[in-house]
Amino acid sequence: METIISSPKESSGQKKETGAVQKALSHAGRKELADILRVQQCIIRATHEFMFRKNLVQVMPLLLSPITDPLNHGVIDAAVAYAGQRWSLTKSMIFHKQLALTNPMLEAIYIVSPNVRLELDDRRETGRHLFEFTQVDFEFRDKDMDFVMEFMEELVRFIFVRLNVEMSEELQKLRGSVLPVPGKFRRYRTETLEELYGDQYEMKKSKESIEPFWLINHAREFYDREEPLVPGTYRNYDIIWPDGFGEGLSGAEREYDYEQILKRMKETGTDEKVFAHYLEVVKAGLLPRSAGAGFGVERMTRYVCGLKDVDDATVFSRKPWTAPVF
Ligand code: ASN
Repeated sequence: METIISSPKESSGQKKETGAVQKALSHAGRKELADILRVQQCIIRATHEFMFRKNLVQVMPLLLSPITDPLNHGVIDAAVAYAGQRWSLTKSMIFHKQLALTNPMLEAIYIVSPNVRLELDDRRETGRHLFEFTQVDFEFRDKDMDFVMEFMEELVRFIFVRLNVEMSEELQKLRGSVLPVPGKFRRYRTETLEELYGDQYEMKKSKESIEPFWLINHAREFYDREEPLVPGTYRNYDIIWPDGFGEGLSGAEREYDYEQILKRMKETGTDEKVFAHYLEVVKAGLLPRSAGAGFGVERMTRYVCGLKDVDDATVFSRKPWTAPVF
């Protein structure tokens, strides 16, 4: 994938079409925005409280690192040159979550982090993508997918109950009602839904559902654990918001075995050289067994408020493949 490394000369961007400032100000000036942001703030407050109660330690985010999530799906890799090194802008905190857990005194952590994903033109009008967003990412040492999935269901209920109590007026205005609080989420496998609905299975199932559900088994990045008993299937899971809002969280049990990681890197076309230092940790047997997940804050806000586009949850538009002035 194309890489952009910044240099002052390249940063043009000063001449914009007329009306660009007005456009930015009217996005930031929408009358419903304050209510949306209050709801989003409540999501974050409830999340911090839940994490604290469950004993997860908060780690601060990083925006620059020699390694970041490869996300083999066609985003432009943004990087800067500094101190003789190439620093990628964070696409997710996945590797830093795993590496933080090498500290034996840390068992469970979470990070609220900005993720930069320079999506291409094809994701401009999905209503679900931003080229920069905030993720609540968490990871547990020695836990499995069932544990993480139950944890997340409890977190969703905790947040929704809190929203219904503290934000009922805002929710009434934005979505016309308080939130339905989901019970246990149903679990579906990708291959089952694909057979039933064809290749648009995720969105079709989301549209006909009235409660969030789990979608299990996605072929994707090397760090998601392959099912040892059924190679070619994966111990990973996404939450799909209902009513057509689509994916809202992704997570997995993690690979930790050196040979297996090398195999998965080859299969996913990941450059081993970039991950030399990470692989050194893995080879030494120091990468802990873990499982975790992360949810997009603006996507949760979108679902909760019933917004047409995830960009409606931003003050400063970050719609893919656009160049806002602020
Ligand atoms: N948060 C995801 C996970 O924990 C990684 C990602 O955002 N790509 O698996």
